[in-house]
Amino acid sequence: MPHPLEPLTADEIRQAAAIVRRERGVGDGWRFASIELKEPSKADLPALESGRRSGREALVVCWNRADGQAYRAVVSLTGDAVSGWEHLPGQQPNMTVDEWHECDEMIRAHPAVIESLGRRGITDLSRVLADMWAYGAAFVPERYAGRRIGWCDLWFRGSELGNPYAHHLTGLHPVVDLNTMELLEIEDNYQGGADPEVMGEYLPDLLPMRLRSVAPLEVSQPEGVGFTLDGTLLSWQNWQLRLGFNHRESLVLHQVGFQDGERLRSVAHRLSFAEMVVPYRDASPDHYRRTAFDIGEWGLGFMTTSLSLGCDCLGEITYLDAVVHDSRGEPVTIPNAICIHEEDSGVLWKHVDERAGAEVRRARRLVLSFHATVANYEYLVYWRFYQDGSIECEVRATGIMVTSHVAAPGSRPANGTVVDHGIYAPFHQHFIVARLDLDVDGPSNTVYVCDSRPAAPGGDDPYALGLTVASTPLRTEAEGRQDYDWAAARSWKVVNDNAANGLGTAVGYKLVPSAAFPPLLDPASPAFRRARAIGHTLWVTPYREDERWPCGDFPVQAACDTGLPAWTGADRPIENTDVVLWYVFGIHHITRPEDWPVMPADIVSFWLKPFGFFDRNPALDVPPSHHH
Ligand SMILES: [Cu+2]
Repeated sequence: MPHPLEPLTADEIRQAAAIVRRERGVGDGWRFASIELKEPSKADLPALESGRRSGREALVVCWNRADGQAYRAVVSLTGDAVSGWEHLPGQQPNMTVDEWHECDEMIRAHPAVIESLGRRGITDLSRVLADMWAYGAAFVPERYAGRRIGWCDLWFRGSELGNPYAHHLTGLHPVVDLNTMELLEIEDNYQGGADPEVMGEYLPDLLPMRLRSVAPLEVSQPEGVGFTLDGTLLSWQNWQLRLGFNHRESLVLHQVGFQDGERLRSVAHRLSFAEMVVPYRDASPDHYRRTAFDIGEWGLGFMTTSLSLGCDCLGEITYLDAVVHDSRGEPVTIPNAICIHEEDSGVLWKHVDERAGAEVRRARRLVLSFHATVANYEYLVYWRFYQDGSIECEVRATGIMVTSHVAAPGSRPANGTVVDHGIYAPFHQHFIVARLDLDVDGPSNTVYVCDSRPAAPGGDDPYALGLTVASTPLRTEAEGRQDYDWAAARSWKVVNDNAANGLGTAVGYKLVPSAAFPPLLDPASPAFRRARAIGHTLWVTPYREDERWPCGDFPVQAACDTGLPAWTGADRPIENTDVVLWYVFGIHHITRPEDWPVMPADIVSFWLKPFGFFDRNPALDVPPSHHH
């Protein structure tokens, strides 16, 4: 029997699709948007884990291309039946990889597109790429309201293997009905003029310079790795957790616990990325529609790419495959989707005493990672576990920026940076919403906002040296809407007021807020209304099984955010209960010339650190390293 949180296998995906086809008449004219494990609720999990109950369920979203109507099914794999069937009027399910490819092929073969390209002197269609984007409702032309619409950029490679995103066909944007896969119209603002002379290549054979020399650097663990993997259960240096995966979040970490002496203590029930919002901040005709939801529209799981040893990951690597599916409901395996390995992490702790000499411990960390390629961009995600009880979540953004031609030769755009001769990369932001279902020593937790405050001069502190920390419990969802406050060095603590450490204080984990930045969007703007979740650094909600997506279940062509802002409108109590934290962080990307033609990884991270979870440094028992 698989563990109840193990992702669907290829056979289970096939079975779920077959049941829906058989019982609900889902035929050839339909697409499957998503097929995933319906994760058991927290309440049901213990009975399923112990075997007292059984049952595997799948959650399936599909739609009929003929009438555009979408449905969400709960499928009992154990019972071989559809147990729930919900009509989703007015909703557009996530985009599918098949639509992206079919759209690219249709566009490149369309006579009207070929004519437009011909006027620009482009006749080799094999070097053209039609990159389809999803819309927000506010930008879909009125005449197409209610239809499933994509709009495209067209790009042209300088050579057969040249950078597909180096030569933008500025002003040329096909608009497509994705259900009928017909070209509705072409925006073509071509005024004449040649393609700018850019050096947009990154393959060694296409570079104008020679490669520098780099000495070999190898990492070896001659006695093997320090972790054990039993199915999806991973154990390392007192940490224990279970690995999950789905089409939308990609890697999910379940049941994260720390072995503290005889006790396996819970830290988190579930950690994942639930949304990514990428508004481009340039109103020009080429860029105003770019408000991407890389998780809600495209899915980090669908976009997860295979990793290769020695390049993506260095050292003794263990890989796990992942299984997603295509829009016909057929399973698709991503080999080497998840990487597990240990890394040296510099000094863990050290002191030099004149008698005892130097006492040093080296730190190591367990890294769980995946890479997602969302068209031109790559997101590299690293969850890192440390010996001192800390968890670090790092994101690296790399890949190729969207660019277009400057308005006139020599002009400098206000909303972007010129990155090569005659082209600029518009400013944009990558907001990531991490869904952190912490269970610190059990589910009943309270989040405290911790503000540092300086003392006022006078009284018994004439030098005004005192610093106090005001810890205020967040009691309702309205109070749980939190913004970073630099003046107070603000942080948040997730505390279990029902469990004390050996010092008599309540145990907790601190969310160390880094990489947070304000949305800088007008609250009335369509981009913000569709993604109001990015309006705060932190949201806190009571755990609900069906509250998963902070910008709504179906952000494709959505007009407003039906996730966090809607749920928290009820202002439910969040004190001493099972809380979920939604942390908004990411990259405020003021584009640089150095980000072109391929961007050196931009690195951001946040930390979860034990705060009174242990009675002292939990890494005192780490042994010294061997001297050489
Ligand atoms: Cu960026």
